[in-house]
Amino acid sequence: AVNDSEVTPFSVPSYACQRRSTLKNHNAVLTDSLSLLAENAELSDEDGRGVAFRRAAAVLKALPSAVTKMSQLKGLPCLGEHSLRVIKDILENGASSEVESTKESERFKALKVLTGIFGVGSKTADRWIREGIHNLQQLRDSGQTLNRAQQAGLEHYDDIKQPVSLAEAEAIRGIVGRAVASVSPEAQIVLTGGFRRGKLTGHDVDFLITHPEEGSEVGLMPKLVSWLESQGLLLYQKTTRNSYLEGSEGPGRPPSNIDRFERCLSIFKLSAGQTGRGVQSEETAASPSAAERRWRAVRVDLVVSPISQFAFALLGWTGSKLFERELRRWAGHEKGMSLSSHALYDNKQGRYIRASSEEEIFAHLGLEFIPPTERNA
Ligand code: TTP
Ligand code: MN
Ligand code: MN
Ligand code: MN
Repeated sequence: AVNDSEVTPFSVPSYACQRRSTLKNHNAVLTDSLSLLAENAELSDEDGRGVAFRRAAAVLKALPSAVTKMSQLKGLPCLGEHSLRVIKDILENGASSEVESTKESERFKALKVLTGIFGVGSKTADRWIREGIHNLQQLRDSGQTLNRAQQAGLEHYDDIKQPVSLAEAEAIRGIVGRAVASVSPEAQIVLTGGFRRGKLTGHDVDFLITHPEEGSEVGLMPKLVSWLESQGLLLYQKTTRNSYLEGSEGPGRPPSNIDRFERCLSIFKLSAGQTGRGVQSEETAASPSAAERRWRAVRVDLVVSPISQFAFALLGWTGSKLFERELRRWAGHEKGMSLSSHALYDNKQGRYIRASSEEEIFAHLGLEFIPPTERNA
């Protein structure tokens, strides 16, 4: 047996954007538990606690082997007292009592179900729970007024909670590609989000669209959406126009974290024939089987960026969410810069720093380039 003094402690840099985080995870039991506590904190509007658990999980994801002893964690960053207690519980008892009781709590289960409806956030879910609504049937029976997004979300709940496969993402890539080509032949489209990071499934499919000639991207989104609608491909869509040059942001002002691109949050109607391997929705009492319907609903996000901001938009929409958060924290705390999905701003020099590739942005931030497949923090 190896005694404690022979256990080599792991070493990990403190910002997730300094690390290579692949999809390989040697500590899934620990990181699933910490992620569940993060999710519970986020759903309870405790974002600070949520981030702390996310950072702790990300450190464990980056380790080259499974943690077996608490002594191996000595000196690791981002592991707070609370996370360490959870880890210790799991290593010593096989499970964390806090994680198990959270998982079983009626409140957590209700928050998960209700926020699983597209268009429903934690505040709305919390209000409904206080009114005694804990599940979809109670929501349907309650007579609550639902907005258009929530109505679509409830209607397509079973499809949307079903993970999107890579084959389905590629099928949608083909459809959106044809749509873009027909409304703006020179425009370019890139798959972003989790699929760009090499994930084999996702909760949605994310696309970034740009045009090589600055300004020619203006008006592209409405044309694209009209084309898709005319083909009967959209079950729901809501387009938000570009507001980057309005309000507090725009040239001469440091960028905020919120991005203001023209975007379209949508639900696609994907036909079975379009993926070549049939729809993957499960048969339920509430909705007809996939075989009867021959299509499924898939969440799709479309974003249009001017070419001058494309590298920032690509970096910002590739994720993971924690990786993005850590990049901005690094920029602000270590470099005196503000990074957004639009720009990089040097606070001391009071000027924007141009970049036309992700590699240039990492270089300006003094970071080693991390490719998309290693941004799975
Ligand atoms: P998501 O699609 O939410 O996440 P994901 O693609 O990493 O994971 P999943 O497979 O579950 O879909 O977001 C993708 C990226 O887009 C994420 O890095 C953050 C960015 N993003 C914004 O910049 N602004 C937004 O309003 C949202 C929702 C996402
Ligand atoms: Mn690993
Ligand atoms: Mn996504
Ligand atoms: Mn998305």
